[in-house]
Amino acid sequence: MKTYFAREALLPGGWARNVRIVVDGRGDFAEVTPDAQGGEPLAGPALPGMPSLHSHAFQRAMAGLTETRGDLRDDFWSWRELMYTFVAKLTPELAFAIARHLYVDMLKHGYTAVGEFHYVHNDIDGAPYSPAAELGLRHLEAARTAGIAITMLPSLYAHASFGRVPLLARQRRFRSTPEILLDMAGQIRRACGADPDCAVGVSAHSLRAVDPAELAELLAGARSLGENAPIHIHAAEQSREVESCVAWSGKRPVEWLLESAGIDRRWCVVHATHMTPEETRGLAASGAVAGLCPATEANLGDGIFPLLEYRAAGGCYGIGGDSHYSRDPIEELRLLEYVQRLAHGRRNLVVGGHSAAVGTTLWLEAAAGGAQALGRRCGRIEIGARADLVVLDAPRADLSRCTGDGIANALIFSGSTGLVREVAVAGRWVVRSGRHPDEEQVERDYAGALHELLAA
Ligand code: NGQ
Ligand code: ZN
Repeated sequence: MKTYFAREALLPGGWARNVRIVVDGRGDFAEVTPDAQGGEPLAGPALPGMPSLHSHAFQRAMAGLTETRGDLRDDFWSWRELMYTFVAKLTPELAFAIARHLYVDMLKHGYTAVGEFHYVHNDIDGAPYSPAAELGLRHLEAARTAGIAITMLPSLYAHASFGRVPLLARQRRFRSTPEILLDMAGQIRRACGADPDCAVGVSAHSLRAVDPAELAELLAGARSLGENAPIHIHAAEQSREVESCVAWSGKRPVEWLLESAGIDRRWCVVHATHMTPEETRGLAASGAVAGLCPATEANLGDGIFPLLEYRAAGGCYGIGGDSHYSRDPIEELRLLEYVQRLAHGRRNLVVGGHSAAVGTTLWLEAAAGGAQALGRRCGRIEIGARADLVVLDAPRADLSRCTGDGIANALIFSGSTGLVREVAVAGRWVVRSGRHPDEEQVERDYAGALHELLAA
């Protein structure tokens, strides 16, 4: 048992003062009492750790490398060709070094859990690794050594497009079948053992990449991972995908999923950018989480998620780093609100529920949605949840005069960086005074990995 005292803490119902927080030996919150006394004082205001519900760790190493115009009309699809050349060189050692560096960086910014949407399964020539889940296992190991909680989401990728179009040569590393994928998920699950901070779900890469029978087989098999194992899918990120889906089925991707896939609370629909008002209401009502990745969606020119309509219909959402153009939840949340302001010509849009403050609302909603999407008891400072904590640097000028909602607003909108000081995952302090104990080594390994990748 460890007892802490927070002058200010963001609880599920909003900010509270003088909060005594007890963490038990398993890493759960055992007591959360406002207006109390006693305990080791935390260095500043405490917030629940933020889950990143969507990650392709290897894409971190491409950040900054695709910002020079190549095609006359660069877009998502020309970016994807660059990504394919990049992924062709990835080895298990490089994947590990990149992922570990990424996870340490994420921890330092206040992410405490990650959903790794993992679809690069095979060796460079397309042959399976032995064990088949080799690359997935490297990500699990990277998360464990970094100290971040992880939900592995091995991804079924069987076709290049709607109507069972065969995979392209440059997609051979992604190839699997429902049976192979479920077997890999089982291997990863066994490697997790009884570790409560590792979990396994499944994903279908997209409706482009799986046919209805394969999706059904995947969903049936996923039950062996647990009744509530998370299920993720990319959908409606780009309008070309929507058009191809309509040409194939007469339905739009989210519409198809709502009608034919039995979407419910276990699901995370990643992006869901292009939806009609009916789809927006339908997704909200399904109980699924919308996986929003603001920095990546902006970088790739995806479009604008109908967040106001979706929230008005009661929809849940969380945030993901995706291609990791940002490793900072504060930056992602700020962008999420700003894009809505730009689109609507108004201010202070994501509010309600527990607070009229945008900062508080964004943090609480994204933490809760992320937790649901990762199937992890986290995202809230509450008895029984995993003790994932972000502690801010109270003396910093932008925070020093703030209380309650003002803290979250300053955190997200003051424009100051480095306000996160301590981070705990399941009660273990992985970031202290803004530092991760392995950060120098991890940085050196990452630099070496980049050197090797770019020289190849
Ligand atoms: C991915 N990534 O699978 O890595 C996708 C793009 C695709 C992002 N949208 C590729 N960040 O959808 O085919
Ligand atoms: Zn993605």
